[in-house]
Amino acid sequence: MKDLIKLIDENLEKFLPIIYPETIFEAMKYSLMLPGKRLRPVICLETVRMLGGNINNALPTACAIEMLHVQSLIHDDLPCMDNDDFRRGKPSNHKVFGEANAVLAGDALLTYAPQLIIEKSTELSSDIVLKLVHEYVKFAGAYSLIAGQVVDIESENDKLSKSLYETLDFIHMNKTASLFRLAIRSGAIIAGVSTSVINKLDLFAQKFGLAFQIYDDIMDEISTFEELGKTIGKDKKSGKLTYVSLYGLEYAKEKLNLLIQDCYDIVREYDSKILEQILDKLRDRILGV
Ligand code: GRG
Repeated sequence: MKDLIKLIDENLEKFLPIIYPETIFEAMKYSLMLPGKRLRPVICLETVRMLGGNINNALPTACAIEMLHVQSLIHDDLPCMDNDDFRRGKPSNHKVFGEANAVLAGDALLTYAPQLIIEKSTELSSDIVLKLVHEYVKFAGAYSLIAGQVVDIESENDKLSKSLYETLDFIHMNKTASLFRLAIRSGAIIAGVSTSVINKLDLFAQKFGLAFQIYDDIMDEISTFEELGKTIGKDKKSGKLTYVSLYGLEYAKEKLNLLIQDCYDIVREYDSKILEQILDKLRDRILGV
């Protein structure tokens, strides 16, 4: 896992040279290079490896997915969205570079990422590259990640057209599971596996995404700033719709456990110590098994 994170960090550094006008590249790089867990690119590379592909061919896509994730974090922290002053243990992008540059840094990461996939995936066929860019724009866009954020914001204003339960599932599936689906599906496409394998792993990604957001909701309640690197207890304070606020802490833990067990069942069909380690970490931190 550490080796993969190092490889991702080196490539993120390499893929984003700072040129004139330095401000935008510095703002992009600031949030990108802060110590994140790199879960999405790690999962992408590990999917390629466990399915017999070459991870070097997946580095541009894995880095692009991290760029999209960081874009969503930068924009999520803006005062007009979730309004958070800290991310990854440091002041949020807009606190350092100002709001206009933070908006632009997010826009720049969002658009540079597919450029990177197209320009640097030199060992992949144009058919595969087209599929990867399609997956990228599909999961980043209005029918996925953006939809999740819109409903998340609406839920804070009690502007709901579905039940609270359906609304929460919609938010989690789109705001969080989308990027894990993108990571796993892209890895499977690069490895060149069949549609049925892609669909099975996609199911893993959906369950993992939901589990990860429940984990994130629980951590907001039980963790510390030092551990999370962002303001904690905010969800409760702002009366936000979360798994914990809707179902309570105990049921949220139970649901997390069930989802993680489902994830183990799928992963055990493959040979992936890394995916199992990620599941172990979530389970052990919350459930103390
Ligand atoms: C695509 C234009 C466009 C906009 C995106 C702002 C937005 C719309 C979406 C926000 C989505 C968001 C912030 C979801 C939260 C997901 C989540 C649990 C993030 C934390 O992920 P970690 O813990 O973070 O993996 P690190 O820092 O470790 O990478």
